[in-house]
Amino acid sequence: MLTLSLLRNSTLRLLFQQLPKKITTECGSEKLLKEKVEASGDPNYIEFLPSWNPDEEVDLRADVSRHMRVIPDFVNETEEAALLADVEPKLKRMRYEYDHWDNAIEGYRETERDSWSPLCSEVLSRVRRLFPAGASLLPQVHVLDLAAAGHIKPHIDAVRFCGNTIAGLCLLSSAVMRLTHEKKPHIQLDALLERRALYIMSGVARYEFSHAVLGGEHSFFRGKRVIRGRRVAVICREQPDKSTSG
Ligand SMILES: O=C(O)CCC(=O)C(=O)O
Repeated sequence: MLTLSLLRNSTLRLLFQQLPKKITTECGSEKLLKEKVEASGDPNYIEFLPSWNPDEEVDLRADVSRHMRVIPDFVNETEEAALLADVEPKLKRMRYEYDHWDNAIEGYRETERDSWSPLCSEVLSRVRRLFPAGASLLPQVHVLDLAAAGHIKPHIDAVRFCGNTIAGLCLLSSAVMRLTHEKKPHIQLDALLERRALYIMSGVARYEFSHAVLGGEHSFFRGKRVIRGRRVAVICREQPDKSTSG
């Protein structure tokens, strides 16, 4: 916003027009690259585990890649700090739980939020624009705070609570999310969810694969350890499909 309003200033606009063509072209190609990564995710952040032979279920591999997109550096440090400032006061009053009713999550606290500071609202609008056209989203944004020692066990999301697409901003710590095919468990992929990344998960990735956020001791990506600290996920979800939500 600030950059935009600065560019509206005529002196600066003049300066911008005088920039060498090479620099403006590079800005243009950077923008194109950013748009491409936002549309299809960055494949460098997905690792198909060796147990999934590249010749097996070739179409599924392409399909799940389209439905599990990771966009690194989706928010900058200022935006991350603003999001945390909005959610911390409530979270800090809660205790981490280690006995979720269905035992799907260990070491977490969570809340929902529908009012945000202007900067956070702007970030969340950017997230919402990446949902399929016409998608209707739940007004409440889910905030899931996972302790450094916490983890989320493999699960498939219930269609009752949420529609086809979810998008999660990853704050404070990187983590590894593992997707495992429900019927063929050797078919697995890991997604590296770096601090400040956004992931968008839909379709087969949510309904044919379970997903889990690995605990620190199991967090490796392409053979390298991923240090897991406390992680806060800010998750936007599509409204459940009325025909399946009962
Ligand atoms: O923490 C996350 O990003 C994943 C949360 C999750 O597993 C879910 O919402 O089903």
